[in-house]
Amino acid sequence: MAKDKKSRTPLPEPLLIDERELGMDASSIVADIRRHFNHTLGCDKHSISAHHLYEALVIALRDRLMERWKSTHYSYQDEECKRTQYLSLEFLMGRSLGNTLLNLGIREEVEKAVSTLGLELEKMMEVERDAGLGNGGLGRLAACFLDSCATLQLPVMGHCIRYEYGIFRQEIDAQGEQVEKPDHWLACGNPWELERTEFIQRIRFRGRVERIGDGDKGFQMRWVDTDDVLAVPYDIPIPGYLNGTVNTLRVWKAVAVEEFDLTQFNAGSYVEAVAGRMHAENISKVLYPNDASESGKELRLRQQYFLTSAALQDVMRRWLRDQGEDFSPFAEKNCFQLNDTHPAVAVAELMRLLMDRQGMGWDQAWAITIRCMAYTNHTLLPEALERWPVRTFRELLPRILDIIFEINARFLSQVASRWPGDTERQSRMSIIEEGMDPQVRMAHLAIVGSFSVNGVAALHTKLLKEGLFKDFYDLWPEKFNNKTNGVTPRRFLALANPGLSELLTETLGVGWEVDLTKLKDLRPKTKDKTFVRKWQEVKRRNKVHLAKMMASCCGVKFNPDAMFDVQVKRIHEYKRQLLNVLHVIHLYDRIKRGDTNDWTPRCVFIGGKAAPGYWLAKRIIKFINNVAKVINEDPAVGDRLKVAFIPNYRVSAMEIIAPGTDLSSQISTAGKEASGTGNMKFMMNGAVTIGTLDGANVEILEEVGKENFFLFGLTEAEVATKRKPYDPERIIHEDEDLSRVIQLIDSAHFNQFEPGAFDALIGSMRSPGDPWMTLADFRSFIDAQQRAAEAFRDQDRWTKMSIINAACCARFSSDRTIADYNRDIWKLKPVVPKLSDQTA
Ligand code: 26Q
Repeated sequence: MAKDKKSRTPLPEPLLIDERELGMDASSIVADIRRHFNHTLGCDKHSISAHHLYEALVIALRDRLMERWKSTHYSYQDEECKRTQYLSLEFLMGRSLGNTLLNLGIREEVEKAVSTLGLELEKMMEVERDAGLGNGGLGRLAACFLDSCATLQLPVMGHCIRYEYGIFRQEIDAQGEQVEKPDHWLACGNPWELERTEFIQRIRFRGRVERIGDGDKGFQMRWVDTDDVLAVPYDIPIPGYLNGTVNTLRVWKAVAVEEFDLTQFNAGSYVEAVAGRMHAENISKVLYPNDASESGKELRLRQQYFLTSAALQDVMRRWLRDQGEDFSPFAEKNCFQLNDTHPAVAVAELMRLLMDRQGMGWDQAWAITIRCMAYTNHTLLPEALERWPVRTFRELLPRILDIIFEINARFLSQVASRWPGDTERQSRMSIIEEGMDPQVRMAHLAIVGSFSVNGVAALHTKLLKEGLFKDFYDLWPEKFNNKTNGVTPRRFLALANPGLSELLTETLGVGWEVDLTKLKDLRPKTKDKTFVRKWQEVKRRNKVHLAKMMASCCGVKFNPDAMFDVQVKRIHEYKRQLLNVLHVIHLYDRIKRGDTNDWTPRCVFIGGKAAPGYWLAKRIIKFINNVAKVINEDPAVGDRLKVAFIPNYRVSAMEIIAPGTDLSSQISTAGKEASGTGNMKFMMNGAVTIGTLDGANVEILEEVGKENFFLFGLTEAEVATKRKPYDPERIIHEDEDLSRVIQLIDSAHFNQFEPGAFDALIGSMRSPGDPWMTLADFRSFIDAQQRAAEAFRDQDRWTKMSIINAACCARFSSDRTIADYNRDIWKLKPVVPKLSDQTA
């Protein structure tokens, strides 16, 4: 037992219940849904809101999670195990109902219960809003990681901001342009969360730093006259797959401190005092909708510090309660995984808490900090590395800036002694970028303050070591490691694709959901005619489902026997949705000129959100919509080609899209996409990839082999050398197909009454300075698409490729990824929760 453990006052016995009383059978569930509908929610015969029925069901399920949640929590406490906190400004959770039913193994009973009540489970699941607390890949990765940590029974807690507005809802207006609508996802409440006012933390901002005392450890610093904000935690349960573990995602809401600002209040400025509350509460108002850093917005830095400080203080509170004042074993018991640099201020905040709160000296505090922090990088684009003006830091977080300066001074003297006289290297590596407006380089702070730095795919990590972070790799090669991303097969296969899941269980037996290596046994099945036919039937049903969704959102009919060619991801120049459109226009041109022998009918779907301030990305969306309209309305095209933009792409949409996809487009400029994770979701569902040698595509290709992947494009090394000189005009001139495509766009074929609408897009591709080298990959892409079209015409050959893709996906399960994080970085022991009887 720990020393100095503070004892807690026992609760009166009669209050506690043995929650094992709650049955998992349909009739107990029916009783609880009725009770919650009538009593908890106070509904009656006039309440016909689908939301209330959904809510009653969720509360009935939450009750059933509660017992497991508590015993997981008690087991972690009893074992005094090491824990990891996953700090992320984003967790893109999507919907929880289906996932909870799956992970608790009570889908069938709940289906029965719900139909007894004359309701339909599918419809109730549709009521749930996506929890859109993230932009894209990075946020969804965090969500997949939580699922895997709970499934592997690892003591990991997620921390995020409880944004009142998640990622915006995307509408497409009559002109084909993106319109952003606020996502007020909490409007009807969130029945999954539990408010935990007993764990509120106080977060400081602004004020000034005072020097106090001259103790034997030197003087101490005090941060005074601060503007404080309260951080109120809400806990969301994260159930593991059929294993009794329930972990926690803790989301923090900003609330003004109770008292009004007294000076203003007394001066009679009541309204100003209330407005002050609003300013504080803005911190958790809205998720920033850009997925590449756009520095300089003070509110974003306030969000970052708010989350980080709340999470760290929360851990400190628990430490003091359970272990007392002795922090010497702190680093053996705690790890903080930083999801990109967004929470990197944690390095300085932990130093502050250890020194200013616990009275530790610098060296002791640093020794602890550097043993706790681990940093994951998610980008190779130098322009996306986060930087904050020193002046913003000085205003907002003066004590934190002092600490960063001190970290930097000590770090630079280390660099100077390793490379004496190399001042250039010192300024390259410095945490502070000097200049007219000095900046804090958050990646440098994260690297200097962490014991582990990882990339998210093999190629990405290699490029980090050789390029972006080479200086740091030279200094600390042992810190760098790769952790190739993964996705959870529970949500993206078992839940999203019930047809395929049933076939997998029938063929492989149970257990593949937690061990995707079992899918290897599908390989020999490519020769089994009955199996191949079943596989085709499942895919076709999923395509019908996807076609239905598409018809309802864009009014176009799609033929489920055509090849479904899909690209869904954030809209970005480097992801090259434009290259995709060039191919579409090329197919259209072929149809128009009658080059349609041995044609493979195709439906091209493109979806994704553009950052509201990224003008060119929004233009790309309009371009796709304009091209789609011309092609879909041209009677000469008919069923040979259909094109559609998928509006409001989000997690719940992917659950329908991936199962119904034949061809997965992963076509970024080599060396630009850190990993990609959509590529993995498609592969698991038996889609074949057309892709460049970028991010995790490289590893997908390694697993499936060249025969089962449509590879094209320049390699990263070729991109680097071909760049100078790069002559797109010559490429156009020398490629007749490309000339015709460019000619069509130039002639305003897709913008007849909107002169010049796409000049900027064409201009960017024709520029010798085009960093994404779109035209350089045109020919190779068209050829690869032609190979894909030919392969698709031989349905047996295609099905074999599809099966092999699914068979080879084990490496891309987030269970594998998390097992690797745990083996190399966290070193946590799995904990099997003991079912505790509270009343015993
Ligand atoms: C930073 C500062 C201010 C405002 C916003 C941001 C910000 C927010 C989100 C910067 C970046 C992001 C998101 C990045 C992201 O999603 N990266 C993707 O991460 C995936 C998971 O590792 C990879 O698979 C993708 O390759 C990578 O693009």
